[in-house]
Amino acid sequence: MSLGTALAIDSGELILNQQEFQNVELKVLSQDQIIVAPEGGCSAGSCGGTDDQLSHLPEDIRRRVHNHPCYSEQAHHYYARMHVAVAPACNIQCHYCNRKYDCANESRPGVVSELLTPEQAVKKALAVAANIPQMTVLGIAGPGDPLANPERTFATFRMLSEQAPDIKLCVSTNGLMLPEYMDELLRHKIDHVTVTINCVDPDVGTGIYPWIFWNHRRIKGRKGVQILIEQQQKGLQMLVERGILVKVNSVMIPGVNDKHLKDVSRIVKDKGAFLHNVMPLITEAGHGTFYGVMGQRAPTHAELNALQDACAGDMNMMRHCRQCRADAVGLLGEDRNAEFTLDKIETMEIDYQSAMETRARVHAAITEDLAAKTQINIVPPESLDAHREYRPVLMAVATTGGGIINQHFGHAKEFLIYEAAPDGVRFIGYRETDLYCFGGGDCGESESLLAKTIHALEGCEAMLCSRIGLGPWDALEEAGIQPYGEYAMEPIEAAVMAVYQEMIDNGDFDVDVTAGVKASV
Ligand code: CLF
Ligand code: SF4
Repeated sequence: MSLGTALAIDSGELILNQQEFQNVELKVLSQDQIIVAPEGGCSAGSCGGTDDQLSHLPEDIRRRVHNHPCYSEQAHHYYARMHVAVAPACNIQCHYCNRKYDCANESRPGVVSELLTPEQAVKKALAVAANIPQMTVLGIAGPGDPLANPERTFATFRMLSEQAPDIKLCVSTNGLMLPEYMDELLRHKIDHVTVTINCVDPDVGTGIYPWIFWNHRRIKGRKGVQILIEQQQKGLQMLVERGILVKVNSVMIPGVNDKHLKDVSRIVKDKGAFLHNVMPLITEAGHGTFYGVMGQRAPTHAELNALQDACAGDMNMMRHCRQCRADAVGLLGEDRNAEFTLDKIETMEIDYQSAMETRARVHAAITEDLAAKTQINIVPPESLDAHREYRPVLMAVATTGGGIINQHFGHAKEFLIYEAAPDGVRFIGYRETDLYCFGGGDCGESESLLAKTIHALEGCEAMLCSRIGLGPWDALEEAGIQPYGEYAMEPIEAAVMAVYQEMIDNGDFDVDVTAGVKASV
């Protein structure tokens, strides 16, 4: 079967040629397909990225994460998630949260989600699963804490696992009630749990949590934080003992817990957490949070990357989190929730049996596409000269998914950031263009979108997209970012490495190490 004709991903839509899928069976990626690079080069899907870091894991675990867009960096190019906002209440207070907004532990402050009953949530999930067949995971992540709303959360999971057994279930919690609801989580076959752990030291925690609600009482200060930490650690241990995959989220708060998070990473790894997701604090005075009002700053891109790198020595790091909303729908980085409002899903006729068959075919096609991509060699730079320095280079990529460069520069709301170096290509993170300021800098209201985009791409030396106009081209060049449109529809990592090779060929790294001077420009 020609994958090129069977699977086309454009603007986040997956378009299928039904005939091409006849006789195609759903397969799970084999160990080799996921991780093994072809001899003499890196595989496109795994070169230095998160999936490569997962290569030491047993096959059954990799099978559980291969289509989870948050637990596998590779999967997030292909598979979508959805959140249902069924959990309004919370049992703690975080200084980065304003209850008017979604839970900032697992979603960004923004517009308040449309609160759903469990029945409405299930109806919505079926509608999304039928219309976005690459949606594999349903998570409950707010707008409050799922385990502070146990009836609503578990009623949703129960109905969903009965009616849509092909959807993975996922939950994200502050951890306070984790030990209490362990049996319920197991009963509903929740395979992926995220716990937000911002500290393991109560003295650090008092700068983050003013109070918790515990045994019908509000407990303030250190005592409350101590209980929260104990419950989180106990819950983490219980989850691991029961074979549930645990991701730990931590919000990086400069001057509060940034120095402490490396210890957190080491400790949660020792306890068996699967993945650590260090997210930047999102803070704006307009959100009305304690930090926003107090002028607490967010980390810069460089600070976040440095901390993620520092923690990476201790454990698998997630770097592709989009801090999505509690009602997010679609691939990470896109939000198709507006297509599935309550009034719209009321009008949809869903035949879920038939939808499941389509979903299986779509997943099989993605599997084949991924397998094909693992056959693509990323050619490492040729003719490296021992007397020259080849520094790593950051490159921005515009993509709508599918692991290829397929987005127009002007349509990109975010860019994936890759680092190219002589030993390969690795995914670093993502940058948004216009949604919010990432701390520091001068991205004020008056800044044009183009200026904001260029600002967001600070530190990048190349930008790869499917198309770009002349004006933005010139502006990027002027800012020291070389645009590339010629790699349209090419696999990302291979294209990034090809640009790196071009830079070498152009003499961009012509520093004579032995002479210690720049040989040419
Ligand atoms: Fe949702 Fe979270 Fe499950 Fe993913 S999100 S409950 S693990 S399905 Fe993912 Fe969104 Fe980041 Fe969360 S990108 S905020 S890590
Ligand atoms: Fe807000 Fe979530 Fe913290 Fe609760 S756990 S206070 S909803 S950020």
